[in-house]
Amino acid sequence: MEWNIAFMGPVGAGKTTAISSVSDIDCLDTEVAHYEGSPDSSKLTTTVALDMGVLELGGDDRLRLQGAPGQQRFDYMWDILLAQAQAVVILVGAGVQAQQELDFYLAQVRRLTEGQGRAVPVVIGLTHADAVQDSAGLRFAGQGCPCSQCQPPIVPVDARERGSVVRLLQVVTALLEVSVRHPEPALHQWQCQMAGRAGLQ
Ligand SMILES: Nc1nc2c(ncn2[C@@H]2O[C@H](COP(=O)(O)OP(=O)(O)OP(=O)(O)O)[C@@H](O)[C@H]2O)c(=O)[nH]1
Ligand SMILES: [Mg+2]
Repeated sequence: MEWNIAFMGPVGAGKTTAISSVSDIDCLDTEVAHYEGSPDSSKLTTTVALDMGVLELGGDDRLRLQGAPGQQRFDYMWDILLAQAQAVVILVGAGVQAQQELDFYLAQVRRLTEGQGRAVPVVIGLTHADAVQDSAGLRFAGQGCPCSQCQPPIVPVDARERGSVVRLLQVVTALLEVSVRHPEPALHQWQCQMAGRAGLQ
């Protein structure tokens, strides 16, 4: 079986890097030179359509990893990728903008998936934590999520490290398993309860 996982998030969060780090095949990417201001002066390219990688799980099972462009002018791709996704990873870089960016992308995922008449499990990956000087950016008090009642799990991740991205995807597959076994309201109740027990909300 194959599951499509959409990676969303702002420019430079690490979507292309994460998919490339973990993919078992050579990734398809659609990188072009960065014409708009990049938050990272060493980041020279940006995604204009999508990234595509595959993580083999064994047997006939695999995750198809699809990265969205961070730039809002390519947001038509968000709708296309979310329509195919069984789960969503939102990557945001730790820093002073993190909360604002998270709230924006959570709202986008909720709006677009509700527009498609469904809800999907969401996991938040917090990147760049090693590079942040201002720890205020790490104080996540996330508000809102695709079901508007629960807070998706937040997983620290270094998109450059395969093992780190695998751990993030283990959380995603755990939520996918629950979503396959249970109807969506039960999934959301479970997410909500687990987040509450973990002190995330
Ligand atoms: N220090 C640090 N750098 C990271 C981390 N994760 C990713 N990076 C770097 O941050 C940059 C991320 O670039 P991309 O993967 O192209 O970002 P993207 O989210 O695909 O951006 P767009 O396609 O432009 O929306 C790369 O230079 C990575 O090497 C991290 O946890 N720490
Ligand atoms: Mg990219």
